[in-house]
Amino acid sequence: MKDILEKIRKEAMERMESAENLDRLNEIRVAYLGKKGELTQVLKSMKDVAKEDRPKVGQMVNDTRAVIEERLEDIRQQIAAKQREAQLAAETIDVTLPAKKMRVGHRHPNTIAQEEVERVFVGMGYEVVEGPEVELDYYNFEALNIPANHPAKDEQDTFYITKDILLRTQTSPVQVRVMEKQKPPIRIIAPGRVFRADEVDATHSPSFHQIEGLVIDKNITLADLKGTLAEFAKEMFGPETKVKFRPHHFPFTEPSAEMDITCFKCGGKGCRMCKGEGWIEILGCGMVHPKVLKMSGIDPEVYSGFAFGIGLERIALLKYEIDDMRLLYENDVRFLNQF
Ligand code: 2NM
Repeated sequence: MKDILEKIRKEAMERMESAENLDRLNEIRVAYLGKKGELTQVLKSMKDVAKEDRPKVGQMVNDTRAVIEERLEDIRQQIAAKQREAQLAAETIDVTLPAKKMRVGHRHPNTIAQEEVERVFVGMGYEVVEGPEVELDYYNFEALNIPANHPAKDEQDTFYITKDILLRTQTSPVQVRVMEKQKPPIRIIAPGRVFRADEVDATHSPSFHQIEGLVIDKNITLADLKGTLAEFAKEMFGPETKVKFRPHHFPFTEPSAEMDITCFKCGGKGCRMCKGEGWIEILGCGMVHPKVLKMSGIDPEVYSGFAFGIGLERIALLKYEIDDMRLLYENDVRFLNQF
């Protein structure tokens, strides 16, 4: 019996020493100490042992069990410690690594220009209104005194969806919609995307952005137009900025003009920015045509008004000295990060 126990002890010890993880170790514990384990089997065979030898043999079995249990606990702790170490090593965080830089985006130059124009006019009491990019021919052309045979309506200039529905070529239709609904006084600006069937080049795109303004009230004159736009130019391009109006033609205004500002780079002396002119064209404007007022239900005998249109891309290109409009649409972050 002594030899059997010694053999069990030795074997158990050897197997425990070579156990590579806690699961294996537990299997070994079950194999020796479990209900059907080898030591338990020995205890069950006590009935074959002589009665007087039983206490002694029992003691030997218990001793063997105790030795195995003790060693088992030692090895369990060793393996657990090793596993914890491996886990800690795997989860090491290098606190000296430089932190990841927070990359915050920012506004597109077009958006900056738009919000700047909005800021100036909202400061003068204007309301910002928006409208649909897909418009009725009526609002885009007819109501703006652009008749059916007008060259601006050419298929080469405009994207038609049907005969009567098109992509708006300006944001003026938004203003017509306001004139139809709202009794004067009206003081609004309409920013938004517009479309023309243009080839892409450094100064043209089939889709660009505009901001148009409209004021209608009693006794609005050309002096109001000039004063307002001169003030806008100062706010937008600096307090020294002067303006000049050149006669022009738009079907929806009479009289009409284009407004130039003194070059904000050279102050009017002439430089590369203004191509030696000293002046830079900035917007179109005019007194709203009586026919336009009448078509929208406003009595031109009682009310008058002025309107203007600014190309946002043009402002962004000038302000940031960008020489190619296409750069505004490529969304290359190396370009955008500069503004
Ligand atoms: C421009 C130039 C001149 C304009 C006219 C109107 C409306 F709706 F009152 F008829 N809105 N915007 C206008 C006038 C637009 O863009 C260069």
